[in-house]
Amino acid sequence: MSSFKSIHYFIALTICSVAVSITQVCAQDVYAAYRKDWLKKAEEFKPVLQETIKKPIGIVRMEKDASAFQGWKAVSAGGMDQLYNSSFNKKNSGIVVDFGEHLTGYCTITLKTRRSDMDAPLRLKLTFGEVPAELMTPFDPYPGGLSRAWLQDETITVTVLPATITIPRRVAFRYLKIDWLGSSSNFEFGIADISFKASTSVTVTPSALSASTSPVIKDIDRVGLNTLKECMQTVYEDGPKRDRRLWIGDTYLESLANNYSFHNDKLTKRCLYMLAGLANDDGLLNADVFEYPEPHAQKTDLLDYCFLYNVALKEYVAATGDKQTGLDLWPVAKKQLDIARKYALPDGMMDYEKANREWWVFFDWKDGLDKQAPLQGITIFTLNQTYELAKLLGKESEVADLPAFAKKLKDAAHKNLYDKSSGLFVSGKDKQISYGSQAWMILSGVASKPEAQRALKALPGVSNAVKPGAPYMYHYYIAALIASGLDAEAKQAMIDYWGGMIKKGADTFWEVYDPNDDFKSPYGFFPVNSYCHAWSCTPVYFIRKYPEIFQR
Ligand code: RAM
Repeated sequence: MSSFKSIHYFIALTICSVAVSITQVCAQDVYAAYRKDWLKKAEEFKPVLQETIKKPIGIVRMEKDASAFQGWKAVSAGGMDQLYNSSFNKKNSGIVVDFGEHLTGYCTITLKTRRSDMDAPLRLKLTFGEVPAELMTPFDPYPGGLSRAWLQDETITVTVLPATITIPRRVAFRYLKIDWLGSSSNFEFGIADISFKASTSVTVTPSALSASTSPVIKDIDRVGLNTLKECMQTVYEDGPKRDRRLWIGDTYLESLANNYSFHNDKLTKRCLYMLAGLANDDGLLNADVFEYPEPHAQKTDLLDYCFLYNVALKEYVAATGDKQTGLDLWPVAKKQLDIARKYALPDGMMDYEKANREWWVFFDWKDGLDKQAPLQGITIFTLNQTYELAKLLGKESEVADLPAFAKKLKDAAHKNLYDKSSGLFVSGKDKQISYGSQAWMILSGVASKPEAQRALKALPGVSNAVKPGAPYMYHYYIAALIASGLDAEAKQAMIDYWGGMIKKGADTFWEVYDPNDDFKSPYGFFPVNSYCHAWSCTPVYFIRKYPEIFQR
């Protein structure tokens, strides 16, 4: 080989091997060095569940009532003796037992022979419901979009009495309906006892609110605490009935409320490490993860939740001073910024169309919501919050471009999305006006304080303004009212919305709530909605963080 040729050969080989290693780098797991340690830490901080044995408080009769939530209400109909002292058969099939509060855990039922000999198996159906209508609406034929098996009806067949049976499935409920499905007419049996092992990882009783707090705010706080307590299991679950898993958006709001109530910092830490440990190889996060059989991610690319991880981490470090966790997880926060960099156009607007094609851009369960302005807002908010996190960790130099980057997006938003004549922010081609757009334009600081006040005051008068579909979006609306200094309006909005759920009988707050549509469901069937839902607990955060607004 001539020396000329051999140089060529060498160059070609080098290019080739560089190319190979670039491909390898690209395909490599960016967190390879940390992942194991993160998951180990998540495991270390797994809380021990607090278990309490609960008993039903009585029998209720479900009555149809057009003015009740979803058309059904529970009316007290006697003590448990009524059930325990009689035979169970076709005649009392469908009896409903009330535990008096929302519980999460395992149900045990004891059955005994009351007359003669059991000469055939008996079969019962137990249906656990969070709200009355859930028990009174036939589940089949099932019209819902999610698995039918989320609905909590369990059939048991018993061949020998006496028997004490624990339903293997964990349930979340307040009411239990017992249906008789079959038994021999040659004998009689009865229900001798029902008990429930309730679990939560909450160990603390939060401080009482100030004596001057109005009864309605006290009620909202109490129901919010119950909601949060039920969702705090070995992770921050989104809902103990459904989906029973760790979602970033829910975790963010739960951890905010936790900071002002149950102070279970280790649970927050566990969840942050677990989400990091289960991120994709490119470093971007999955929106939700499962704990069992071992922690693993559900592959879900939900853009807004990747951003909110950074905010949750910042809030955690700010609340606890735990810099070590912040430093461990800083690479994850830094990495999520890639999303902002990828979709920011030269003019400072986020490429919403492209982002929306490539990601699930969520923000709310609300059909027709235009998400251009919310996306622009949450991006700026995330850049600002991540910079705050960097400051807490002494890492500003690694993200020195953030303030200028955020300003560019902010100026572009003001230029393109603010309608000076109406004083409102618009979103998308049709210039949609929504609560979500105003909220995110305010939380991002795009709106000045006077502009924010003007927009929020004008909003209720805009007849076609798109309203929040779920308490999740309502959180950001309340946060925007507070950020704008509209304290009285924030308090009133909370009373109207969360207080509205209480008026309709809520003992835990719901996943979706539309004051004008009790049957609203993102899943095509309202019984599969979650009626104890994490993202609905945030009044706890507002009430306790801002006593001057809510406790006076
Ligand atoms: C619901 C989940 C969860 C939420 C996602 C986006 O289905 O229950 O609360 O984070 O949607």
